[in-house]
Amino acid sequence: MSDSSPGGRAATGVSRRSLLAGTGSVLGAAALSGTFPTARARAATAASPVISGGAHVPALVIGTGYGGSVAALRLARAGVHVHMIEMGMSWDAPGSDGKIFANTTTPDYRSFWLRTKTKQPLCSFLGFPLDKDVPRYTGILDAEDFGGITVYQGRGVGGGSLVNGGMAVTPRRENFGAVLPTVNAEEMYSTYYPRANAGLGVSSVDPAWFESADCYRYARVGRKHAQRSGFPFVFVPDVYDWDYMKREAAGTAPRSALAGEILYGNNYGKKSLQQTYLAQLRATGNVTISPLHKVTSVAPSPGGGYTVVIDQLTTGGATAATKTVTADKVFFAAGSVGTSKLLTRLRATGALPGLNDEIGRGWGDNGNVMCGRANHMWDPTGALQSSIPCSGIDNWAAGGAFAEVAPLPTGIETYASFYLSITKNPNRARFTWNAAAGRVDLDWQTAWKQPSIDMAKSIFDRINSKEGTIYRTDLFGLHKIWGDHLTYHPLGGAVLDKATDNYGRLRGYSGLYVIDGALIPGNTSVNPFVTITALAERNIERIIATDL
Ligand code: FAE
Repeated sequence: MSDSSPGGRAATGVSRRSLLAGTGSVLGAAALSGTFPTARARAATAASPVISGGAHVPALVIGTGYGGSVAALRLARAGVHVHMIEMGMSWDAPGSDGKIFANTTTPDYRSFWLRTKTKQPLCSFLGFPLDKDVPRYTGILDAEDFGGITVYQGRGVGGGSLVNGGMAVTPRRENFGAVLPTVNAEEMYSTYYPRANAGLGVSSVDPAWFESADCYRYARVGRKHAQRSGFPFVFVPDVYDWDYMKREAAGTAPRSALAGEILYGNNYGKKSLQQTYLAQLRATGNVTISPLHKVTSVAPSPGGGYTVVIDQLTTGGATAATKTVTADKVFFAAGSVGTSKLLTRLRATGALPGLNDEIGRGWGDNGNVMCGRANHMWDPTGALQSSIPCSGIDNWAAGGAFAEVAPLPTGIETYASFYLSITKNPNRARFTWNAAAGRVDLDWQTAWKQPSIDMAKSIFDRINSKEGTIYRTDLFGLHKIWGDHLTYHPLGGAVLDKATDNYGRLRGYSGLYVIDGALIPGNTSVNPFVTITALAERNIERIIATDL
């Protein structure tokens, strides 16, 4: 459908005036933010006990996301004392506005990991750039740039669970063989997926409420368009507390999903790991968590076990202290990128030379690509949009794409439908050590997203043709349809049964384990955290039974 489509013109023309006004107020409000946290908040964070230099610990877990939290909980319940090391903040104390997390429309010092300017996934609106200056701070969302891709990741106690949409999707069983070919599917679907879903507190929107809720008008429009073009529309479970969202809608509880909170944390309603696995592992009394601590080295210790070097960070990102500890067992749970970077560097620089050549390989972006569509005036998507997606379009079998019907919570009517597609992109990248620059590189090429675009088009070209609508070209820069420069779902880099054995034990070293998204070879066919959690549940059960 071309730009001269009557529907496309009408939608864009009518919405432009109101959008300009609305965008201005959003940007204006954003410009006022950016102050630093209160002394009380800083003191509360600083008061928690952290790991001491010289300590000897039975089990050290690097990272506090899904894999790390599962490992720590199960080890702690088995009676092992666990130390979790987390480079991000604890996110348990209010900031200067009395809230722990910043709003998506008003990013401030809390929003980005050590950046002086935001790098928002949607960087423009109607040609207006949305990014703004912020104080450099150890904020919650890292937009980590590699040559051909920006990888978004959560930073803090809870990892990606702090910033993600909470979409908790179990892959279709017929797709599982391609996701984790060496894992017994029967065991996963009978034991570990149910265990993960229970541990994460996964549930689905009340279908009757969905039909009438103002905040899901955008999803109902998404359903109508999908079905009119013959695509299967599916409800997608989430970890949000749906009863809480009903109270938000009724005006009886402070708003979080309905206030557009998501990318920089949810103040209420979302069950991040802080409310689930981390709450349970804290309750064991057997786990110590050290926020603002970053592991920089792991090497065999002369006396047995491993020497682990840890930098304690300031909120400005400087190293306040360097601590050296020893650990009998070390679990790499720093996320696909964090674990892969550490292992690639440690292998290349001689700290862990016995790791095999699979380290750093098999990395994929879960085929992520974003796009928006401009709807007709008679298809408004709603000024009030829940930031928690609850539905998707499943064209995986026919076209290689599963598209999440995503919100665009601007607070104004945009007449836009927005989608994050997960696609069967076959490209895989590799992390390598760049000795000259002293950093780890990733060889992903931007052009490698083309298969993802083609697969997403298998859905949206047909919908646009049926509806007489067009793609938005203003969300990812001027005249750009596809958000093909990023991923939210990094996977791989230390792939199961290649870099490790079939339970995550690193080949070449006894007592070193990978237990996060680095194990999964690049794609899960749906949003990944339920699979990361279920795989971690499977692996840690075996490790506890045989290695401890
Ligand atoms: P992760 O959760 O990333 O945890 C790793 C932790 O290790 C982090 O807290 C790091 O700060 C920390 N770390 C890294 N390096 C070090 C170091 N050297 N020393 C100490 N700590 C370190 O790993 N997935 C879904 O299934 N559904 C969704 O709706 C969804 N939405 C998303 C939206 C956004 C904006 C983003 C960024 C991601 C989203 N994801 C979603 C992806 C999901 O959050 C991600 O797959 C998992 O968080 C990965 O879990 P891991 O345990 O591998």
